[in-house]
Amino acid sequence: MRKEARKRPIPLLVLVLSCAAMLAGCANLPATTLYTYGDHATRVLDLLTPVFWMAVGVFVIVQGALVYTVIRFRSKQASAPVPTQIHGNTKIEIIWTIAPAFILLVIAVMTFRTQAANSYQPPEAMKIRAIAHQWWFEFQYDDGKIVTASDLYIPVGQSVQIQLEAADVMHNFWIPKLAGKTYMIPGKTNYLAFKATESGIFRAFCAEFCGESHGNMRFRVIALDPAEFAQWKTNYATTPAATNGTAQALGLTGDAARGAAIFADPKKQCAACHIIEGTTAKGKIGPNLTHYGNRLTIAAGVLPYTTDNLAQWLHDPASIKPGNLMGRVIKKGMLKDQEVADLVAYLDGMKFAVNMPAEK
Ligand code: HEC
Ligand SMILES: [Cu+2]
Repeated sequence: MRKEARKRPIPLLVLVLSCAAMLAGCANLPATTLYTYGDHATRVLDLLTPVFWMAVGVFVIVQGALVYTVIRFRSKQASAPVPTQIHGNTKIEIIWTIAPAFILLVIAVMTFRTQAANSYQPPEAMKIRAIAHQWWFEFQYDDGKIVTASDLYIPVGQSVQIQLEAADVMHNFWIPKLAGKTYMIPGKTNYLAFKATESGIFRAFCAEFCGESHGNMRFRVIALDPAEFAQWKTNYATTPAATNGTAQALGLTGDAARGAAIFADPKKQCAACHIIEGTTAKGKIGPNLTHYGNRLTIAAGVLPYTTDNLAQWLHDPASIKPGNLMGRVIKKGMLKDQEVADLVAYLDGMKFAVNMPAEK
């Protein structure tokens, strides 16, 4: 037996690799819940940590007893007689019924306390509306005066209350380092309140299977110092693109001016699905593209925001994000290279400076 085991290094390799993978899970990766920068996620972590150590304690006691028994009472000769058979031990059975019941009661009390704290909605919280679409998130501030997608700007050190809705199917709102998962359900509004304790850019995800591109439905949370956040809001509302995104109002020439015309052209259909403030583009099917040049990613986190990637998206959206609604209408080759370049110049030109914090 023993010799054979030595000939097979694979179980050992699997053990080493799984331990390495487990330890890697403890690193401060972009989507970990073990390093938190928000009160909601921290309360969940403060529940997870003691429950984990209780589970480790149970594991060590049970496995320790098992291993001890196996070694201590193993038969020493091949022909050993069958040992005395016993059945039941009332004292031990009472102990191992009451002890787990007690542990579960402790966990239940801790869980209810965390739930109560995390579902509390501070009345002073800043209200933001989040609407999930297949497959991107829309964010509205100030009763819809500011509408963005995929980048959620919030102030640091101040509670925000997200009003969660869904436009089509069930989705789920999850910012691992800031706030735990909450369902977004068509026809039912949920509320999630949390506070970022540090500035930073945080990864966020849809956490409920919602169709073909569910895995491509992400967003970023940008937590800014309160003064910078206020500045962002002011700039958003007053920078020309937000009030009038037409070529004339923006003083555009060349590529960008042609891009504005293509975007507004009913034959190209962009304006039927997208809004750009102050223009004839009033479509509500796709993301609002006002100040599009400020985005951190393209199409809900599928590609990092660069002008090259934007061009790639416009050439053939379906090949980049399977199933997405734009790709069903804008097919590969429908826009000529020059038209794509013009649209990129127009969309990328609508932006204002933001002092971006580091990714956490
Ligand atoms: C049938 C409706 C429809 C049409 C027509 C359409 N789009 Fe879209 N567009 C969408 C949807 C929906 C998305 C979001 C896709 C996703 O992320 O799942 C999108 C995404 C985008 C994005 C990326 C948005 C983001 O948040 O990163 C850009 C840029 C864009 N469209 C530009 C255009 C341009 C330019 C045209 C015209 C050539 C156009 N769209 C035509 C529906 C449409
Ligand atoms: Cu989703």
